[in-house]
Amino acid sequence: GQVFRLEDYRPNDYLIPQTSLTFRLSPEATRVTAVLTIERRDGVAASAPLVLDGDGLTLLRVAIDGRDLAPADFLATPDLLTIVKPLAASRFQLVLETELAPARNEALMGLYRSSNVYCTQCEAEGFRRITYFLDRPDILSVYTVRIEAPRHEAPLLLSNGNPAGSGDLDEGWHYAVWHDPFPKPSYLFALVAGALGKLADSFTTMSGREVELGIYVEPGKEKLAGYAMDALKRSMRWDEEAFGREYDLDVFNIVAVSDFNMGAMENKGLNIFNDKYVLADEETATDADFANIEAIIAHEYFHNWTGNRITCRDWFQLCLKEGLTVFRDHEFSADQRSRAVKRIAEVRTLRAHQFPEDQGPLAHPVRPRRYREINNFYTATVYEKGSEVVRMIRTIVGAETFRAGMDLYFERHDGHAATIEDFIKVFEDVSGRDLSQFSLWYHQAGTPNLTISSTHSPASGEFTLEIEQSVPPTPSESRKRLMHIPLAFGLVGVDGKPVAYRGFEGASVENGVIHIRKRRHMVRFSGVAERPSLSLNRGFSAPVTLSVEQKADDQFFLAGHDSDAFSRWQAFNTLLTDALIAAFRQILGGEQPGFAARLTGLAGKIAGDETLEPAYRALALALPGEADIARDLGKNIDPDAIFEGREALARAIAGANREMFSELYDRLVDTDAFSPDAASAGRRALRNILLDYLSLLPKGAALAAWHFQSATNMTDRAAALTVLALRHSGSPEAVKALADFEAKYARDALVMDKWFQIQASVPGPRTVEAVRVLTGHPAFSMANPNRVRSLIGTFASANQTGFHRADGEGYRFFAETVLQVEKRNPQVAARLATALRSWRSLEPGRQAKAREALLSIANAENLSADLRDIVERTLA
Ligand code: DPP
Ligand code: ZN
Repeated sequence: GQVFRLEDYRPNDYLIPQTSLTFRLSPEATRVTAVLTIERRDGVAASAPLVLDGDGLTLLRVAIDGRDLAPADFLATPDLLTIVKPLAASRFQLVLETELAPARNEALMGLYRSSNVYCTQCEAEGFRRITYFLDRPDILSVYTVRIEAPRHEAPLLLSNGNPAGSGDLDEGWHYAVWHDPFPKPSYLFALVAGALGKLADSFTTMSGREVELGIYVEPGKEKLAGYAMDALKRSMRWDEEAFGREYDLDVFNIVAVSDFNMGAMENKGLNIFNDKYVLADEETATDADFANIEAIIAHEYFHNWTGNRITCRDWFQLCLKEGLTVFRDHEFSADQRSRAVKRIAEVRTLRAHQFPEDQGPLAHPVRPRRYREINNFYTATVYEKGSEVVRMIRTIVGAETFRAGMDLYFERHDGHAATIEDFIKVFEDVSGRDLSQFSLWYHQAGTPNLTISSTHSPASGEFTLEIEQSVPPTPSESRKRLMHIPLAFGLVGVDGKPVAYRGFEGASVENGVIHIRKRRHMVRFSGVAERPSLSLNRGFSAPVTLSVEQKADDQFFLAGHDSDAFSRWQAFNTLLTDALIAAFRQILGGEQPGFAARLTGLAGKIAGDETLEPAYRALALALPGEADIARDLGKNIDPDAIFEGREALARAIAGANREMFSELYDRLVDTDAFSPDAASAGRRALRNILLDYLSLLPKGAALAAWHFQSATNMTDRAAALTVLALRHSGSPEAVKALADFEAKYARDALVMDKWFQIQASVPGPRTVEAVRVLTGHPAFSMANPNRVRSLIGTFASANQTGFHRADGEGYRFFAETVLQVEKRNPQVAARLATALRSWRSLEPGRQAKAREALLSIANAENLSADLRDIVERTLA
């Protein structure tokens, strides 16, 4: 396949200042008429051909300024339209007519049908499946869209911008016109037509303008959009308060559809959502679902400024809008909920998804320099690490200067397609700092490591830190340059208070942050009488790994006393990780794993510490996942041994704290009416993780079955079902609960996704067969991305012992299924295929079998560019 390179970027010879589209909708033969105002750039020769992108298009007509082109004047293939005729005028009108079959579009890119609703998805390169166009983000155009459809089939006709007319046509058809005054790239185009229910509301902006809000859902489900609407209004207010950003159109619409490749899409004025991230009530959604809805509604809304008003010059700059917008939605959620809890959850996610990506064959810089298929770069690195990089900029320049930099960014680049260089420059300009070394975070892949040791001399009162940075090699980047790493730290005294120091020499230390720029640093603090405990990477100030020689005593002390909540959680999590790694080695050595009473006791202390938020306690009690342990081990992974060690630790913690856990579990019963707020969710989370531990004790299955039956909301019900299915697989209690759940929710596809997910997560060698059988379940469909991700995706990326079955059966099933999905939807298949990205860290037997499975995909005929790209990079 073709490789696209950042250094090859150059502006196109032509611009498209205006785009007018008319859709005559029909499932098998939709007619699209595009009238494009084309402008040749100054200085470009009239002989320069106009080359437009297409993807599988059928061209019916092409005309310039009202005259059909002669066959010799153009060259049309399904994927390209070249106008070769010299274009005398520097500005002209190009008319294109194409015909599409939305009902047969199973790739869910371009115009397609989802449950009889017409909808679109154009990011990154879906617009070229609608009409020929300069389908690249630096071509900004003002759109006018006219939609025609039979009124009874599609009473609702939506597009971007503001409504600009509607009316009746012959034979029961009608039309609507939409005009979006803000020039935008084609990837932000959207159209929706169908019969949908509406939840309406309004919002008054900071300058007093009234905006009509609409959330459109399957008729009858309007009530399920209430939480999303509330989240939308809070997002609109927050962006005004935190960033001074006001909404700019008269209407803001969100449409929920059931077939969607991504989570949601930020089309100007018309966001289209995967219905999973809109529909919720206590009966059908978990607290995690509510939190996701809030975050994704906010994320897409925030794109209106970071992505839409200021867009990307080219797709290499994807992190310019995604990393920044993730940062903004993280800050929003932190303000709406608990900042500390939010930060811990973010870091867990980053480590679970981005670290393995950065440490494996698919590693790439936050701003990649090359790609073959841009759809494969909507990654944890671009999004989550991209957000961490923005956070580090704020840490370095300070919150106030950061806000000034953002103000300057909006002022300087509004209405333009910008680059990462533009973004960094505003912070250099407002802070007067040189961020050139820092900008390596965008350009260099790999997770930096810091090796840190400390010494204390009571005699001289000196506390000395020795720090060494290294960045491991990643594909096509064997030599790395030294990074600027802002490392927040604290010296904690025996009373838990910060230890004062008189001064320091060595690296620069500013406001509790050590700025590491060289390979080695020594920082010597003077006036430190007693040896402090060292709290490192507070608040996770930098996305790095640490190798620290630290006494267990210090970790225990910090886990109980660090004033930085993140680092306090981290200290306990490190103790758990160390114990799990030791257990893994003991199991491989044929020993029974043992755990220190001090560790299991600390788990109990944290659980019962009423000074800590319940949500924090729940997060602390959640043991590092099997994949986390695998990542920390790095090589020669035997998932069965990891599982065994983790189970043993869970049983040890449960056994050591049974009375306390049981008493606390009883006390946490919620008798109030359901509320999805963070505090209530935190209490449920704590009670549900206690259930998980208690279920390991005698009568555990009965307790979980009771929890399941008495649950009054989906959070508790799904938690109990998970415990039954995973901890008591095959027990009568588990079998009954799964059957009850299925009977109750058989007709609710989103709830059935949980049922698929839970069964796909059951550890052990039998799950692959169960999953295979479930692919034939009436609620399952290979054509729906949510179903595929729930069943197949969960099995492949969240079931370590099931997927990595020693005989390779999990991999074989996986390869087969990926190829099946690919026939319909290459994008979803390619995403699924990343589940094997860490195959080289497996023990040799599994490694060989994983490789065979990857090769069987690579050798399949007619592989899509999407899947070929992932599989070839994974094998390289
Ligand atoms: N819709 C996806 C997101 O918001 C891609 N832009 O991240
Ligand atoms: Zn986004």
